[in-house]
Amino acid sequence: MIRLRPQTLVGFFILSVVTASNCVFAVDKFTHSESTAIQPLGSAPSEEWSLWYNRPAKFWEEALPLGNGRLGAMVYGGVSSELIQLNEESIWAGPPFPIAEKNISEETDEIRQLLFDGKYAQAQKRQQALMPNRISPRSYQTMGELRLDFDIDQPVTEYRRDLNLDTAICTTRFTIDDTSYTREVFVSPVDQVVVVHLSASRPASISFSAEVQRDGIFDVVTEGDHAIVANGQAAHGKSHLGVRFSTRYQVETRGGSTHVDDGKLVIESADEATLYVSAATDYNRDDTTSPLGYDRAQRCQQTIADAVKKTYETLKSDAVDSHQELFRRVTLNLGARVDQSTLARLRKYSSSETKIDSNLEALYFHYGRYLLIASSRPGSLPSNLQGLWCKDLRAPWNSDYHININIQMCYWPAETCNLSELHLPFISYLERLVPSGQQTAKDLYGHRGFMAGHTSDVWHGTAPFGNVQYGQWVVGAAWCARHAWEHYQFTNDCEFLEERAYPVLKEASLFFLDWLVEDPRTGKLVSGPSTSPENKFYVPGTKVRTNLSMGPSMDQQIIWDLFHNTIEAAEILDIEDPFVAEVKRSFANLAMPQIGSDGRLMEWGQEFEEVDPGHRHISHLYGLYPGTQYHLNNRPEMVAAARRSLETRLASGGGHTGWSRAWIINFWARFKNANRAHDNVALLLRNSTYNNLFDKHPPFQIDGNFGGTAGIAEMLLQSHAGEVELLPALPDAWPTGSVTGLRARGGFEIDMRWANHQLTGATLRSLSGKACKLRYRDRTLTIQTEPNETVDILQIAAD
Ligand code: FUC
Repeated sequence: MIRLRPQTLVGFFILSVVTASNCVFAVDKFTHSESTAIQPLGSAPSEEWSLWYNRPAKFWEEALPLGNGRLGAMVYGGVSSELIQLNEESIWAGPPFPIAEKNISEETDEIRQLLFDGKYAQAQKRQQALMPNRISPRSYQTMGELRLDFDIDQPVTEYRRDLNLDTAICTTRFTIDDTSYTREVFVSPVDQVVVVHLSASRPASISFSAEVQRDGIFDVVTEGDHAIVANGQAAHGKSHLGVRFSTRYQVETRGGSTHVDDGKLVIESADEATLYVSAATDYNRDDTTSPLGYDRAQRCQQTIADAVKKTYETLKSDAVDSHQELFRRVTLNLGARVDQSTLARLRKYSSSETKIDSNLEALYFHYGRYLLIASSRPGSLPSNLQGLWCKDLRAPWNSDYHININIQMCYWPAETCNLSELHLPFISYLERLVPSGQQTAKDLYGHRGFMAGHTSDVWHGTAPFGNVQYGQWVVGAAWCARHAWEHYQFTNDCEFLEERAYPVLKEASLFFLDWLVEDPRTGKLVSGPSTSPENKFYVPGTKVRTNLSMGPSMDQQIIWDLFHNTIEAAEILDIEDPFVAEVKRSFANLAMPQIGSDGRLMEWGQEFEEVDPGHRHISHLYGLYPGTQYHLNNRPEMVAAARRSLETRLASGGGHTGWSRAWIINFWARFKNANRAHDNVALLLRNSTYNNLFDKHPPFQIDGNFGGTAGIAEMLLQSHAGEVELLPALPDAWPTGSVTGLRARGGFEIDMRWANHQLTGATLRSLSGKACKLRYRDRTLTIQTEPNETVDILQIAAD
């Protein structure tokens, strides 16, 4: 075994560039440049739903993502050198995280009184003095970089790299002289390994060296002539010591030879080579204070030993089958494919206000489903701010679980896009937040139930902290609880409702039974002191900016939603007890958002002037989406007011972050304004999308990918208003198309075809056997169904 000096590898990629003026500056180690000339193949892969490019990625946001929910890889598709940046979902720098330092219920009552008395600035100051400090960073981190170096300096022809969304395989192919080379990378959900397979059309053509690097606490050793073992710990310098991890990189070849040299694996003249990467960590999600004590290196070795027993073809086909079982549940066609690279299409789309590439929009939709499958598998941690993919040690916002919209948005497409079991990592995570949230509720306010502030991470912190602007907000857990309810609504799984959803709804509700107070002016129950994420208003009659008030609309709508869903769940489960009676009483007396003198749905309980009318959060429209409180069938006046609010936001520059734009698509879909919804799909692609189609906050943040995907589904099918509506927001840009496999509440699966903007075919598969009320434009139809029955909707409508 050869022990390496870890530092020899650190900074290898920090290249110094000398410019003409002799200034020296560092090139980011995730910037890739090719030393060899490349001629593209220029034609598309046969699989329509592929991202493909005529050159290697130059920077990280051009690399292509792979993942199995736990292990992630970003593949650059380089020729003379290849960079594959890797992740494991539990590699997070560690605690401490903010906790509730003392019971502040008395102070909270005083702050409430100040707010009721209109003393907003004083209230904010008092609240700020009570907030624990932000402890940062303690980030989700990279697992390391695998770099392959090839002795290639000849010109290359017929180059293409692609990501096939249907197989979840990333392929780089090129030709040198008359030898064609193929490199395939995938992450197996079955065998828990990242696989890099290199082959060529001529024997003995595969020669390269492989090394592994990572900044921070990291130690690399070689083992025998064909493996690298690297151990590390997530941390920030020497503080925030977090998760320990082991990784193993092992190469197997056909023909040729392997040896190690200066910490690298060297492969010479092989016919074929396969690199396997495995990882194991000590993160214990069930008790984050007790790291797991097993032999991680041994686990890594065993995982690869098991994978190697399979032939490459079996390993690959097992991974592909597992992926396709999920990916093929939904199809969407919106128009013919343009035979140009993804980058060329994105540029063309972005360079014109009017040019629409509806096939690229469908590709974006499929990519969102792909990314959810890749970043969230049963048993995994939920998708974080970057899904699974993070090159940094200090990621933006720690790449954490922001629960004031971001993580929720990651799961918006899960049910509608028929990936219901991929919703469970989020719901399991929420269940693991409950004990921490109960402690916070008790320690901070002496309340029952559980609560969480605006953000959390794998350490399960729930206390509000930091600036009042984002920190004083206690409805995070309540918002998350709607996901458990939605999972039931789509699946009709009563066991899930009883054993998992209801307990979470109940715990979340209990907190608010104790938290809500009567507004002395109206006698209605209001939440507070609280904020409308993360917007400010002017203290009436002054230019003083503040955040804190009583009864901001989002709080009231989230609590309405929570109580409403809890009461419905109790009815289904036949629970009538003092708790349910208490929820019903509070629900009946809850203050509701009002329409302001200008016709807008008010963001706060009073008509304050907002500091930033184009703010990226559009929190007061929660009841419209993702909530279901207001819809065109029940409260058209509130929907009209919400629309005015949105129009003002947009006229003032709103929608400038990717996730905000994605949310706006969903609002327009619920307004059934198809073309406005589509305009925002176009803006998401034009302004908020990187070259690898990752969402751009900026920087990269994955929520917009998922929110955009959910928005496209919402344009095609809606089921929140007590009926299943077909093509509720079909834009002019999609005159002809088809979709299969979308899911609706009540337990239904819908396929549709349309031409010239008219529905030409529709099938309903009933999973639940319930009656289904359908709507298409102004026609409605109720169909009685049997479990697992498939019915032709248009035929029934014609009879
Ligand atoms: C929310 C947003 C920010 C960002 C952060 C991760 O708080 O206000 O824009 O997306 O989460």
